[in-house]
Amino acid sequence: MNVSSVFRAFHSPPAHDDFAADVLTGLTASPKTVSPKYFYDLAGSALFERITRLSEYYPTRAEIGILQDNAPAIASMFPPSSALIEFGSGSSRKARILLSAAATIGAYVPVDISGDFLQQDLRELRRDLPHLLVHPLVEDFTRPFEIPARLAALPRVGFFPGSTIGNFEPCDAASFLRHIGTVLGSGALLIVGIDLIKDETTLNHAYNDTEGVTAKFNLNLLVRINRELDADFDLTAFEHKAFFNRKLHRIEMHLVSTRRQTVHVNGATIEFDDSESIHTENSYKYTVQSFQALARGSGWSPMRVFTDGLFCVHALRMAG
Ligand code: SAH
Ligand code: AVI
Repeated sequence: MNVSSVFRAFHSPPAHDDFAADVLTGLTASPKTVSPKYFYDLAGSALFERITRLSEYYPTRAEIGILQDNAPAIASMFPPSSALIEFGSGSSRKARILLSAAATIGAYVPVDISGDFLQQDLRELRRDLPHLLVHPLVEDFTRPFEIPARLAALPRVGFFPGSTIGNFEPCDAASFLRHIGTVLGSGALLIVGIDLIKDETTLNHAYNDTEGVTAKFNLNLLVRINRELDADFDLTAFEHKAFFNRKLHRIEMHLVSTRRQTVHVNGATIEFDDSESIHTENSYKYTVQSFQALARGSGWSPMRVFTDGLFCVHALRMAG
């Protein structure tokens, strides 16, 4: 993958064919799976925003606290006039902390697959920071994309908060870090947020909130498949299940069929046994050291780490 690869403009067409093909491949596999990147339609992004404000979901609060406490130290590592490129920007709430602390940022490039939500959010950002050059990209960040030509000369700082990298299998996380290294170039800085391994109760509560918002977020995947892929999932016949898998250091999220049933998706027939699950997400947790080892193996040198014991923010530098 290299930087001369395809650049798609802001309004790239929705990848409907990919969605249909990926969902059918996942639902006909054993065990059944659907990629967590498909959670994020407009409703899914709004539900994720609600999750970030739940008392049980500590990662967002913790990371915002770390960024606020250490913003000057983080900003002091940014080269002058740098372009801040955020992978999976969501509401851009965390980027705003860095944008306020680093007067040296010349441009902000939020990259997100959830196009409608990105547009909505940027209207507010542009109103609040009218002088900032903002160039959003609606992209699947795992695919090749190029930084816009008018920003090509600026030094690049990557920002990948939220522990979104935890939603990758560790080997895919390593490949993705290498891919980010190619997009950002040698000598680039990457600020990445990672959720830490901790007691199981705290972890399990974070993904099983009492208001049921995480359950809604998980089930919204079926709502989206029904709407976009002409499917007939009965939402009352699937249950949210989330638990910490101690051996693999990951939270697993599933949608479990409460009975034997048949579902139609895009003309295909999918059979479910009673209690059969669709595995919808893994959220891997790391130690400071295990993440640094992963980063080193992908060509990044750990420079600094900021932590509150629950969550950590790493500053990494690409060799060269
Ligand atoms: N950075 C924000 C949002 C994290 S939620 C925060 O820290 O709170 C994960 C975000 O990544 C969502 O906005 C989702 O739309 C986006 N995302 C997930 N997979 C993606 C992919 N493959 N390509 C681009 N964006 C993706
Ligand atoms: C975006 N991602 C890191 C969140 C997580 O914690 O894995 C998504 C999420 N899933 C359930 N709650 C939040």
